[in-house]
Parts: sequence; structure tokens; C-alpha cells
Amino acid sequence: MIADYVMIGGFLGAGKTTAVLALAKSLAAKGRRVGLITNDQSVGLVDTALAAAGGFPVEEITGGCFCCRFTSLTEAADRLQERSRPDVFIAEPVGSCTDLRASVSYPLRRLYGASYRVAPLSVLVDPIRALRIFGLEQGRAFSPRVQYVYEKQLEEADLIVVNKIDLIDEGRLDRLRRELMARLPDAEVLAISARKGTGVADWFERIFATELGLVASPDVDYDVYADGEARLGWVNATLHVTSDGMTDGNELLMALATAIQRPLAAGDVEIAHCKMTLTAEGLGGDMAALNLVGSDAVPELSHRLADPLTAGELLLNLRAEASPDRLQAVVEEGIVEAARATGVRFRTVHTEAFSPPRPKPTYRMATA
Ligand SMILES: Nc1nc2c(ncn2[C@@H]2O[C@H](COP(=O)(O)OP(=O)(O)OP(=O)(O)O)[C@@H](O)[C@H]2O)c(=O)[nH]1
Ligand SMILES: [Mg+2]
Repeated sequence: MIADYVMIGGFLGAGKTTAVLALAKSLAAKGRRVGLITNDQSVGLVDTALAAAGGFPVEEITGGCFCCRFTSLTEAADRLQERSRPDVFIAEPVGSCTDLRASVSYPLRRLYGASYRVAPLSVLVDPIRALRIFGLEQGRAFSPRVQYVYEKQLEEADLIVVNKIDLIDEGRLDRLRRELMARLPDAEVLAISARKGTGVADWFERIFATELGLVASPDVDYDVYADGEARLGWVNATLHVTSDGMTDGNELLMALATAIQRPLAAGDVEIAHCKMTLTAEGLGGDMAALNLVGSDAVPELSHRLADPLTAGELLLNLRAEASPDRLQAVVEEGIVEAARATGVRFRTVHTEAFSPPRPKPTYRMATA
């Protein structure tokens, strides 16, 4: 049987996980069996928790990206195959990775073409981030090396999917669309709201109506790419939370996010994405999830805990343009402040702060 392999890329916080889950739901409703693959440089993934909460079989690849661990990708697909025999795999690459066409899509097509039909490469765009990066609007952006990675991600897309259109008016969307079409004349530009469902049916149809475009991959200067990626610091933490009385877990996530955001915004550090989940112990796996997609953005709860809790597990994944040490210190101080504000106790189960290492793809096939 040939399964579909769908990869949904895009920069950190663009809405990949939200879109992956929306696509998975829509396919499951049509009777298709879906398997999800998440990816990160480290363990303790918010995205895996969200995918599992969505009720889908999920395999995670930790400790490196798909491109650098190509074999792990096919092994993850094999494990999903054993568990639930998916006929569609949906993979979310790390949001700071690029060159996926050459290092994942083409190798998959060439080496495993008998097992997978590789869908066109979709790259999601957060319109507010993009308007700033392209200089069309004022606001905090990233340094040029990080923007290099951002631009390379767009350059390799078959489908550029402007997401979150519920946040912008027609005029801003038009301006962005024109800019994208001028910069990337060969790509198809779509506009959706993964959250509200606007435009997603058309996009999903495009994913299955066509195949991966067989164009040459963009040239990528790996020195610049590696430097751009390394300027982003990452913190992944798994924390055990307890309180003597009942605590509102939603407020706890808000308190922690605010305590992390404040010093970073004041220190002129741009947050790419700060995300957290809090899973309550003994409440049937009920979970809250919080996302913050910029230093001047507003932290948002995408899932809320229905009931207060006395114990739970908190996963925190922070990516921002600053050194890992600085981010780690901000997280530690944030934990102290959130504990003081809410009266809970935190115990660190696992924590890791680092910058992504230089990407070294297993394969690099510039053409199909
Ligand atoms: N308003 C709005 N928010 C959205 C939409 N899609 C996603 N978001 C929000 O954007 C934030 C980031 O979404 P994710 O799906 O986690 O983004 P991601 O690209 O998977 O992020 P990383 O995995 O960290 O790179 C969350 O708060 C989402 O709820 C949308 O269509 N509209
Ligand atoms: Mg994600």
C-alpha cells in the first residue's frame, strides 16, 4: 500500500501543530487512518502532548531534526505502521529548519517512492511576523541570519499558506499576498485560518490533488543557515507541580508565561515561540495549553483545564533569539515568580537549554 506523506513546515509559531491537527481531524472524518510525526531537538515536547490529546497516534523524533536524522523519520513511520497502519502520515518539522525539500522530500521520494506518495511541501506563514520581516510593518523582528532561515523556508515551498487570517484585515492580507507573490513567483499562495477553519478545505484539497513539485531545491549556504539557527536559544523543561490547596492551572500557565515574557521583552529579545502544557494528575488527562508567539504578543490559552488541580505535569518549550544560558535564567526566575504568585511548588524533572547544532543532513538531493 502506498501511504501519503504530508509535511507541513513554517517558522516557529506559524501554526503548524494547529494545522496538522485540523488536517488530521478532517481526514479522520473521511475514514482515513492518520499517523502524526512530531520533531524536536530535545525531549519533553508540547506538540506531542497536543497531538496525543487530539486522539491521534503520534511518534516523536527527538534529539535532532528529520533532515539530520532521516533514518529516524522512516523508523518512526514504521512504528506508526505497526501500531495503527496509517494511510496518511503528517509530519511537522522543527520550525527553525530549512532545506527540507533536498534533505527530506526528495530522499523520501527517491528511496521510498514505492511506499510513499509525497505531497506538495506546504509552508505556513504567520502574517504578523511576515509583515514585520518583510519590512511592511513596524515591529520587532529577528536578526538577518535568522531571517535568512525564514526566507529559505519560504523559497522551498510549493504551497505558501498564510495562516491566522482571522487576525488581519483584507488590506494587510492583500499587501502580504502581493509581497509573497513578488518574492516567490513560482509558489502558490493560499490564505487560511487553521483555528477558525477558513480556507482549509481548499488547502487540504490541494495537498491531495497534486504531488511534490519536482523543481530544483534552493541553494542554501549552510554556514549562514547554521549560524541563523544557532542564534535561537531553546529551553525544554518538564516540571512537576503540586499545591496544598486547589490551584487554577490556567492562571498558573498565564503567570509563568508573563513572568518569562516580561524580562525578555524588556531586554529586547524576540520570542519566536513559548509554549506550555499542564496536564492535571487524576483528572482523566485534562490539559491546559498556552502559546506566546512574540515578545509583544499576548499569551493565549488554546486549551483550558475545566477544574482546579492539586498536582500536574508542566511542559515548557521556549525558543527565542538569545543565548540558551540567558533563556534558562529567565525561565528559572519565572518559575520562582510564578510559584510565589500562585502558591504552587515546582520540581524540575528535566531541563535542557541549548542552541540547535549545525545541521548535517543525512542526505541532500538537490533535485528529484
Ligand atoms: N488567531 C489564530 N491563531 C492561530 C491560528 N493557527 C494557530 N494559531 C495559534 O498560534 C499559536 C502557535 O500555534 P502552533 O500550532 O503551536 O504553531 P507551530 O508552528 O506548531 O509552533 P512550533 O511547533 O513551536 O514551531 C497558538 O497559539 C495557536 O493557537 C489561526 O488560524 N488563528
Ligand atoms: Mg508545533
